[in-house]
Amino acid sequence: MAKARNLTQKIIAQHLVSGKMTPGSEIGLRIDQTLTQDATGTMAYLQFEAIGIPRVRTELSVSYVDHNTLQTGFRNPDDHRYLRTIADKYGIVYSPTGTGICHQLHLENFAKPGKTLIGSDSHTPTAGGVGALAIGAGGLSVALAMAGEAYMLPMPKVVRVNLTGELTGWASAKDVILHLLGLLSVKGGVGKVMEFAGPGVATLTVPERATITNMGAELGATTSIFPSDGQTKKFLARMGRPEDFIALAADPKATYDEEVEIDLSALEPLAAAPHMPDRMVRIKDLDGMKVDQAAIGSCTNSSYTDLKATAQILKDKRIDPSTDLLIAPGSKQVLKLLTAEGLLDPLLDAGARILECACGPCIGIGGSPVSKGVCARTFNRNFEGRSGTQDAQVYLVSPLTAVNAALNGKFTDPATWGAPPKKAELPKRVPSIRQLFVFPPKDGSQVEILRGPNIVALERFGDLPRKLEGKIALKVGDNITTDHIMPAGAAIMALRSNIPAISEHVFTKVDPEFVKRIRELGGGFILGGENYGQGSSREHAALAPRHLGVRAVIVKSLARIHRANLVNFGILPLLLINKDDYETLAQGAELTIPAADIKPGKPIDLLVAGGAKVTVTNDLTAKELEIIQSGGLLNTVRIS
Ligand code: MIC
Ligand code: SF4
Repeated sequence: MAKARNLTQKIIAQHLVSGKMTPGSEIGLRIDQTLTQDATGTMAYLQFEAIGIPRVRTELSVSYVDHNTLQTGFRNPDDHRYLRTIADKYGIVYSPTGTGICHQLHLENFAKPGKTLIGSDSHTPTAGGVGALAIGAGGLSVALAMAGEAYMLPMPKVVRVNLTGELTGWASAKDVILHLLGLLSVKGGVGKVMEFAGPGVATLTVPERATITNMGAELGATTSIFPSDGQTKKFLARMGRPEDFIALAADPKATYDEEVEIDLSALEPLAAAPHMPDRMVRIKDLDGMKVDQAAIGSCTNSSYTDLKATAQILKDKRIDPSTDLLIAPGSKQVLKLLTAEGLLDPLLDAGARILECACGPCIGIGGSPVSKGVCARTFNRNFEGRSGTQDAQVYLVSPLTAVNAALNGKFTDPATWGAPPKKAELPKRVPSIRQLFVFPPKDGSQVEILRGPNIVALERFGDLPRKLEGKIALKVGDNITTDHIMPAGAAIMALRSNIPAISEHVFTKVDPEFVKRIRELGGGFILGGENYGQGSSREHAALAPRHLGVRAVIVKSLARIHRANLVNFGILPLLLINKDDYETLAQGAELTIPAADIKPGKPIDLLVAGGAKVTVTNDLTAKELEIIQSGGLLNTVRIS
């Protein structure tokens, strides 16, 4: 009899092209679908072009434009035009600027149970809400998947998150994932898939599940997934694609590597306090704290059901005049539904600002709060400065909490909020926005790719020298995010297609002298703590340091996507064995790394000027080491 498998193992087994399904060992997965967004997409497609094949080899690839929609100046629109022409040429579906946020749109229109999806955005696991195995990755990994190559990753451990009970009162799906983040921390999911199971699953609708799988990214998890069941069937039918439904669940006797219990009935409204998504506090403990801005939107909480609940609470009310309320619907479908049901009026009449269906304030593209402003945002990240205001205090909350904060101008005890609105459900007939997508012609060979002057050709990186000599150019602490390494915001993100220009901003929020220093040093190393590189999938956080001459990062531990990006661009990820060495090593210390002697998984000594030694190891496979030695993955795969 076949071995009982959990849902994750089942989908992996169906897509396995290489490796053994033993946690930690490298596996290769066949990828059915890919997605990109504009801020990471231009680089992914430049890389796809360099690989040199005439058409994508996936079942479906979609290119969304949702991040840099501000379009001040020529850079963003030029990027978007490039993406549109690339899509036509290579057989990719194009989602024009303003149609919606990639993850919300993908869930509504394309995600399918049992399929594998990789996306050049860390919140790609949103599609796990319908039972897809959806993983965030760097742009180059996505480019390779579009070229039909397997996606390589360490076989994850599978955690059964057993849900019991049912959400009550003002508790919502956001509070489920905030609770889990409080339990496990921002590195608690590294190397793991969060698989939801148990009797509580059936009580959650697909939009609620998608809120949870989306923010599983903040656990550092490889992905999160729900079974495909009656709720999934209903959702897909309402989205006009009942044929995409298949029932999927773990085998009854399946085993898991770990288990976590969550009693949904015991949850209450929570917030992640500044500046980390795992700093869990109860809303009732924030009672009385002034809130300057509430914002509802982002790929975590911008669904129709979220905004309907918001509208119901705001009906015939006015937000506190000292508080701003920003609302960004996740897609034009959401906006059309709100319009059709007269739900925009309560939002407008209450004083809310309706923003474009895009990422917007979530990534510091507009909507920055006042100095030291306290914000109640329904987003998934509250890293310092990400809002565009360096000293803002961002609390991550549910839409229900955000709207109550906007009404009261402060956080208040949920016990004073009255009766919660009835749980919102999608209507039976949902208007389709499918006509907005641009489907590619059968033959794109004659399509001309249009590039603007800000789209700079890829750099060819040299091999790894046999010996690396240099200084620690920067020492940083634990949980350094890719927002620290390569800041976001409208001005810097406009440079995403121009590595030399964007490199001027590496680590500027952490140490404004960094770029000048590393230039003077002619390259060097970064010393970091635990979970280095958490957060965004932006490969610019590896590419731009590489451009500046960073050849190794020496850290206590690494976040998954950033680790892969370092390998992809030829930067050595070295792991400190003795964590005390982190304390002893200072910024400016001179190191010699015997690069040619590094072997997969083997400890090696680095020489510190003055005679000391520091032992490091690595978790690289032989193939990954080879990639780094060749100067990066593109050098090993490009045809042109
Ligand atoms: C984010 O939420 O940080 C982003 C912006 O969506 C990133 C991608 C990027 O940096 O372009 C992500 O989550 O991967
Ligand atoms: Fe966009 Fe924010 Fe989601 Fe990133 S987290 S994809 S910036 S909405």
